Amino acid sequence: MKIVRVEAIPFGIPYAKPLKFASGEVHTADHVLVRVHTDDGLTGTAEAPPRPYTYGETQESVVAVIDRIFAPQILGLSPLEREQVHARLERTVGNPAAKAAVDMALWDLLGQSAGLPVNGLLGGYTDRMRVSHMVGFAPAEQMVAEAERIRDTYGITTFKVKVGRRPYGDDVAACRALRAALGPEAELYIDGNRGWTASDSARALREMADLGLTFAEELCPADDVLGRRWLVSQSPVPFIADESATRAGEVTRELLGGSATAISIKTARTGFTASQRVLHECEGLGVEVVMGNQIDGQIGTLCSVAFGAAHRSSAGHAGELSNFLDMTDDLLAEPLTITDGTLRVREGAGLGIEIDPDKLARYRQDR
Ligand code: MUC
Ligand code: MG
Repeated sequence: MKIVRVEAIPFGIPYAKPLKFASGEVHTADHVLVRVHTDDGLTGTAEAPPRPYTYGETQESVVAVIDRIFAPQILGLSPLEREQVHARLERTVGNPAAKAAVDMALWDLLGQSAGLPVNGLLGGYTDRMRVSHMVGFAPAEQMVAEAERIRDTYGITTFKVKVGRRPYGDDVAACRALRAALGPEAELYIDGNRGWTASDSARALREMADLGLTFAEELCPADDVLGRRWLVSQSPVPFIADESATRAGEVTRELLGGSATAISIKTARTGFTASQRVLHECEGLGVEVVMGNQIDGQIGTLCSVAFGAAHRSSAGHAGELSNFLDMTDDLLAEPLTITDGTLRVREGAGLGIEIDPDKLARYRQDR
């Protein structure tokens, strides 16, 4: 089985409800569909969601790096030679979403070729995850209305609340309103996307001490090294590194340096191969992980749940798997459904991704 062709297809699907957070906002899913074809007629599929404000990638840069650098480097290799593939991709720094999509498409091929689900190949711990929904910036009453709608419609009871606005009091008020409306049974945690200073963050955490938050994520920049350590040392809950710990080496640096005490794993940026490295590192160090969301579409979400459900430690917390609900449409022939607050892995060989050709024709931007 040899790789004979790699496609990087840009597509754009508008959001019905844009997501706003401290480091940016998303109005259209300007993603890239990645397809890796083999000489025995199989096609592995994944999706790259570029996040310029987090990693510097754009839709154009993802297409360019795959077309011009990655595809020529891996043509002729077998999907079984993943370490070779990664050695070649790693000659280029950065470009995490592009690399991750290639990696996941190769795992999809492995699964299809073996007639086995990727979830099982990765670990097969369970076939489903509880879902955590991300609530973006809006006036407090709109954030509450959204959380209640998501709870009532999909049975989701875990919410990651975007904070990091200034003045921070708006965010504290929104978290307080969410706790009051959702009651003690809801699980709430916060993500600042580096919007606050360390002192803002410490004050906000003290003011929210009675809200029973389970985690705090990236409240201030990790580059404010001493301020961040000072904050993490006094955080009453595990402090999640997301965009500051995107690779195994960065995870080591942030954890051992005292800048984080938990890790967000996003298959959109570390695929399956490097996500497993990060996950095993966290298990070895005794640090909790949460499956994060790079504002993935349904293809990316299917990848994320396949990985998250495959391992005991990543299946332990609700995974962020619901951003696709805010999109007006998607590319999957059979859309994902969240029921009783749970998303299931798709059955069948590989990742179970089947693209609707009419939808792809409608949303692709290269023709
Ligand atoms: C998150 O957890 O930060 C926002 C930007 C991004 O890359 O991911 C999202 C969610
Ligand atoms: Mg985050």
